[in-house]
Amino acid sequence: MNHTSHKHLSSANLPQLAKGVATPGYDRSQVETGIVHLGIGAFHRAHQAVYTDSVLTTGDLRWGILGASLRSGDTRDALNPQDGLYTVAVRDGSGSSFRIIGSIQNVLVAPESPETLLAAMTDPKVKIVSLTITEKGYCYSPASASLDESHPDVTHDLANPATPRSAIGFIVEALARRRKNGTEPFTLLSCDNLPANGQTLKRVVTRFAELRDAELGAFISEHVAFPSTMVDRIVPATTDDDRAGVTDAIGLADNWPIMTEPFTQWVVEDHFPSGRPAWEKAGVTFVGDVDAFELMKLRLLNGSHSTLAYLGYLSGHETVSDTMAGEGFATLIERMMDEEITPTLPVLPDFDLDAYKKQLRERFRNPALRHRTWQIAMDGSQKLPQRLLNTIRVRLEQKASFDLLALGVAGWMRYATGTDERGNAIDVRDPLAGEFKARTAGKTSASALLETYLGMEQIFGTDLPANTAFHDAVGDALAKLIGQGAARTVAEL
Ligand code: NAI
Ligand code: CS2
Repeated sequence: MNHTSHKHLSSANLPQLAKGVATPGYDRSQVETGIVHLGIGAFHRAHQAVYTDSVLTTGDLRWGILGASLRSGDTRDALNPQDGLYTVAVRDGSGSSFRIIGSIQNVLVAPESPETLLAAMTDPKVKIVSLTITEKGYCYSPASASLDESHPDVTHDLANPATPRSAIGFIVEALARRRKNGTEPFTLLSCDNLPANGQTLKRVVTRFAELRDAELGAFISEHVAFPSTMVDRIVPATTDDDRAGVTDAIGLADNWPIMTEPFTQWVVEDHFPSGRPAWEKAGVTFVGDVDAFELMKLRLLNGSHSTLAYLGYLSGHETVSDTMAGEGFATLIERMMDEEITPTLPVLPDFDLDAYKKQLRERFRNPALRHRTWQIAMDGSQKLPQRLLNTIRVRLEQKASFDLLALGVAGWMRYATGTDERGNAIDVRDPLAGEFKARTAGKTSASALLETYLGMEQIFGTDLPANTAFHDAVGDALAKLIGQGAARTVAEL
């Protein structure tokens, strides 16, 4: 993986780092594993692992992280040869800073050895199992947020409990073993962009456990903690140019540095019966109920992000910052935030919402982060409900306008056809991509496409397709996109 003449990032080579690069301020050889993280992707490494690295620096060495991929070996192949070390490169218009993170001790690849991961999750010293497995990793129906019992991973894991494939399967088997051994359960900490992510995780885990063994399901429901969290830091996928740039900047070759922004926020319900790192010392906010923070973030940031992704991609913009510079887009997002999303949010006392929204739009404009519209467009079927559809449901209850939100939904429909405005194929990544293709084959009119998508109950439920105002608003927007394209439609707003 080392494509440069530089020596490799490793514990032994840390003294050869360029000046000004921050390094772990603790003895990594003394760190114990207290956390297992499922889904060892870019976001975890820019967010939770950084907060935990800061706690380790305070001297509490119980909280090392064992990372696990339930899919591929790419992160393991990148990090383990460099002793789990990696660079977090924080970038914005004023420049870059670099910090080597040491909180991840090792990375496992679950499909290679499910037993190794299960043994780690059963270790009494592991007090927290956290997750960033993407929305689709929860094996749930997006509209109902309940377990999809027909999901192939669910049916496999119910039949093969000792060799699971899904995060849920691993979690339930590990909890069953801990219960049998008389070991207290770990706390489950979802760090994915889901509504009420802790409750959603509890719902799918408990249901899966019940299907295995009613008593186990009852035990988990009563004795296992699932605090919800609001997580926020923009973390684009790392490119080869990023790798080369970071390697040159720090003076050692890093197989997989992480690129992110200065802004970071983590709001967590403080419910950890088996203990937790003192994350508050690293700037984490602990609350009794995270709902208001989560709705604000999922609707204002992520709803805007998905709207920019679909309409931006269709307009020919590669990144979010490029899209924000496109004619009419900044106004679209400001109006959507102010006129249609803000009235659906609970009021957070003593919180400057206007400043928060202004900061969001500045974050979207960050010229140093190349956050691709194509990346954000992924898994739209899993994201639309919490980002746009639930907001529209509130606007319908308020008997208020939602034309801009409807345009975001129509943008997704147009994108999901898999053909762009120049007739080129779109690489649509989505668990339901095959179903989109099959259902929309040969359909080109707005009305035909609208009916086809609204027929997908797992995304739109049954209420929205039956609602005339929703049907007409999305249909009108989709007709404009098909008739005159996304760029002109946005510019004319
Ligand atoms: P990534 O692509 O770097 O990592 C995704 C991780 O999820 C990988 O480890 C992958 O193996 C795992 N995964 C994918 N499908 C899975 C499945 N079906 N079962 C189990 N594991 C699965 O993506 P990244 O950037 O780390 O984002 C992951 C999640 O983190 C997002 O889906 C979102 O929920 C949350 N997040 C991401 C932010 C970002 O800006 N990237 C910011 C805030 C939250
Ligand atoms: C993005 C999010 O890829 C996406 O869906 O909208 O990952 C976004 O970058 C984060 O939620 C920001 O906190």
